Amino acid sequence: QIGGVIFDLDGVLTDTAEYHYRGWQKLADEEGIPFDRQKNDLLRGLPRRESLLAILGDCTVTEDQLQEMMERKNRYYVQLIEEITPADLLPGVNELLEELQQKEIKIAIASASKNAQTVIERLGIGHLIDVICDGYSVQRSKPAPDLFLYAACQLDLTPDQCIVVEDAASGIDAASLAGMLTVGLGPVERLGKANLVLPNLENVHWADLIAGLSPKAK
Ligand code: G16
Ligand code: MG
Repeated sequence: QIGGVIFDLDGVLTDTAEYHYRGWQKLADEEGIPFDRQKNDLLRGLPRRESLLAILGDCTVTEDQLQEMMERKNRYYVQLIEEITPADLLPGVNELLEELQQKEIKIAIASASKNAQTVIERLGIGHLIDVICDGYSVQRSKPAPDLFLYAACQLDLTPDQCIVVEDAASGIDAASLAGMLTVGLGPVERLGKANLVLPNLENVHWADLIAGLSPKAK
């Protein structure tokens, strides 16, 4: 019996993936490091430090330089997310969250981001969320299962009672390792490992998730 849905934030409830991209692009341009949207797609769901290390590739930098660059990118990002309003919720999100609440299905956010609280406040969905797990909640980030296991624990559910909705391959890996059912949002090439792949949450209802995940979910 499914009792909760755990949502990733960036790329699932809102398109902050675009703001992360712009932040990294600005930093990469300033540092003269080649970077583009295609490379950015490989960073989806990765925490800040891992993202920067991937962008730097073979360039060696000191720990101080690394810290400075992470802070700089975060300043750009924090500035961009100041503009977020409820209009930035992706299509279908508000409707699905309200339906889940009505049906007494618990709702958690499990985001790698340290800015998740701010983004949720600006989106105006705080009242619909039971638990927020973010970049401060656990040590090991996705693809480790830790954040999702932590979220299930906070919801007072076992992993097999949870559905995870993710836009990143690393997030699907993490949720599978946690023993949860997975819904991937985006192209099959990226999310082929998910139990159910959908383009986005537009017109997606609770019954669609359950039907799409059956016979695994009841
Ligand atoms: C998100 C994004 C990543 C970002 C990470 C860390 O995770 O998808 O691109 O690098 O958070 O964000 P911050 O620098 O704000 O701590 P998720 O799990 O919500 O997709
Ligand atoms: Mg994401």
